[in-house]
Amino acid sequence: MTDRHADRDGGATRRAVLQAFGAAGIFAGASDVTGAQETTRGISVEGTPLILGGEVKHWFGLAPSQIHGKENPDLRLRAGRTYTLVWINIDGKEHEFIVEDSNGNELAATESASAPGATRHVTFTAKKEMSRYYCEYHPKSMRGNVTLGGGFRTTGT
Ligand SMILES: [Cu+2]
Repeated sequence: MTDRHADRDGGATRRAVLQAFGAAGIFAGASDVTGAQETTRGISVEGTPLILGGEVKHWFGLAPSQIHGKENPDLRLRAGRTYTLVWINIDGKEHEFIVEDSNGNELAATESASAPGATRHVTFTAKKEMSRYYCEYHPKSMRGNVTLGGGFRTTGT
């Protein structure tokens, strides 16, 4: 995982995301990821949503700020807390987000999407068994770790 390309790629990705969310009309507060109330408009979300960009070379972290600009970011969650993960299709290839345990059992997943700008989301309760996440279609390049512990700091409880 490197941040070296993050600044150059991040701008375009962020613009694409904001355009897509704006077009979909579901995510009016996407630019304010620290404000749970603002970010949850239109989607039933408890706490700060996790937002990734999906492209063949990696999952690209968009929110919260701790993962912004990171490739295949570590998702730090707190067991028992409910999260909504949103991802947006960046490159028009088919992707699908899946969380699994260390034995490869699927614990949460979104639907797949292949249209550029399409978004998918899944709401799940974090479990200590959660170990990794990956893309159904690009499991070698699009994968990262899920770490159960203190979780990301949010403006919620
Ligand atoms: Cu993929």
